[in-house]
Amino acid sequence: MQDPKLKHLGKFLSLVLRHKPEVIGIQLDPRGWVDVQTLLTQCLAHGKAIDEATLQAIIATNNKQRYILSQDGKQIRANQGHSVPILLDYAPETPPAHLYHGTAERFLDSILEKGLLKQQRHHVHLSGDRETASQVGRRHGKLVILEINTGQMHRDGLEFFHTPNGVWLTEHVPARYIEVE
Ligand code: HQG
Repeated sequence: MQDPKLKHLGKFLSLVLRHKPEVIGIQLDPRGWVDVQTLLTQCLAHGKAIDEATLQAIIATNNKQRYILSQDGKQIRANQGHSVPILLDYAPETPPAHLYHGTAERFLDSILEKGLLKQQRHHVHLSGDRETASQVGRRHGKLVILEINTGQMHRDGLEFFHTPNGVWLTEHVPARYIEVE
């Protein structure tokens, strides 16, 4: 169970590293990295005191490993989930035969018509197992799990990326690859 204070600060980091860096006056580089010292200084200047040990604890205990440090430890970025335009430099990977997407029942008609769209994010997010997909889908309402024929998508030339925290990303899932469970 994550410490509530760390959870709260983790959400704040998500806001600035994925969506609104400007709220603390920072800029992400083209690949989403920001200097750790700049981040901590600017957090403090905007009323969120985070020291280095706390930052390490947030990174280590975050339930979805949302953040990652550069190899030299001087920079940090979010693994995925951005709404600001950045280039995630993950290499394309071969997905398993099937991946899963949890969503709300009310989206189903539209999804079966238009396929899965990335909406505000950079990619459509897919999960390796039904349990994770359920957690993602329940956030939106009455749960529906979709099984995606990712093996066929890949054979048809569509690209997949796998983030260090285990999320599969793709540009769009056309409706013909989607099966409702
Ligand atoms: C739906 C969390 C209507 C889609 C999670 C989803 C995940 C459509 C919603 C990550 C549609 C977008 C991403 C269509 C897709 N018509 N609705 N054609 N195509 N949708 O939150 O996948 O906490 O942007 O099914 O763990 O729910 O941020 O995407 O319900 O990994 O780290 O549009 O967010 O991670 O919702 O979640 P989201 P998501 P973090």
